[in-house]
Amino acid sequence: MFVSSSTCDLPPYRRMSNTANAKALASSDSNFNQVTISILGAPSVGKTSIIQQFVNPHTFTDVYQQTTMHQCYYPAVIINDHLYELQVMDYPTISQFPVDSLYEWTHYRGYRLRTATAYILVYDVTSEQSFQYIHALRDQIFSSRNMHDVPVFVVGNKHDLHDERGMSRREVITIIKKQWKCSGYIECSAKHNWHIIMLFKEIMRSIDDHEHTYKQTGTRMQNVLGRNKCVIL
Ligand SMILES: Nc1nc2c(ncn2[C@@H]2O[C@H](COP(=O)(O)OP(=O)(O)OP(=O)(O)O)[C@@H](O)[C@H]2O)c(=O)[nH]1
Ligand SMILES: [Mg+2]
Repeated sequence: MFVSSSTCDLPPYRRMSNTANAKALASSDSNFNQVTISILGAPSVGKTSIIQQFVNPHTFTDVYQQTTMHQCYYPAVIINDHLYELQVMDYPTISQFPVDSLYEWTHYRGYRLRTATAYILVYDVTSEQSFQYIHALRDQIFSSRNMHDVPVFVVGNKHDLHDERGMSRREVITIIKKQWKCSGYIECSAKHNWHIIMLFKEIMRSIDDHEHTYKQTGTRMQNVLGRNKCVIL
């Protein structure tokens, strides 16, 4: 996976893995995909720190600075030789997920909450309350928009403080697996930059799978229609 980052523009690409190369970039450049990843969670769980560690590693600070305005970061990523321009959205805490487009327009203009390609729901492993927050949010998201093919990852941040954890990892996984229909669960530590890349790799893999399964199916369908034949897809 390659990544480059900016809060306003697309800067030069930076290498993140050895799977991609300049050739891949050049060949996929004309056909890149834009995806929006919304990162949500209770106050102070580490949303901004996670994004910062992804787009601008080793900038972690223990000083807490509350996010007061939504902000978009624009890393560019290559996964499986496909180029993606990401819009990674960081927000101040939202009181509820917008139930419809009108609510989003009036309360959260520019947040792209209802149209996000994927969601990362972050909680702090030492705070059960922060887990309850994403639980409520998850329910609101699933009841407010079509979630077909929309990956949702749950992230337990501050793993470095796991001695102080509230719910056990097993308890959390059971709830997420049995009740939540989420794509994955990852524990990370923004402080130690641990599992941050893995988190974005997993979510991009999931997005890439959806994008290309859909596109391949669409192409197969066009071929079928074009040739006026019927095949079982
Ligand atoms: N120990 C530890 N502290 C962390 C970690 N991630 C973030 N923090 C600290 O937690 C506090 C909040 O981090 P932020 O990234 O600002 O959290 P946030 O979710 O963006 O907060 P809001 O913008 O207010 O919603 C800061 O003091 C960070 O230094 C982590 O992995 N481990
Ligand atoms: Mg923040």
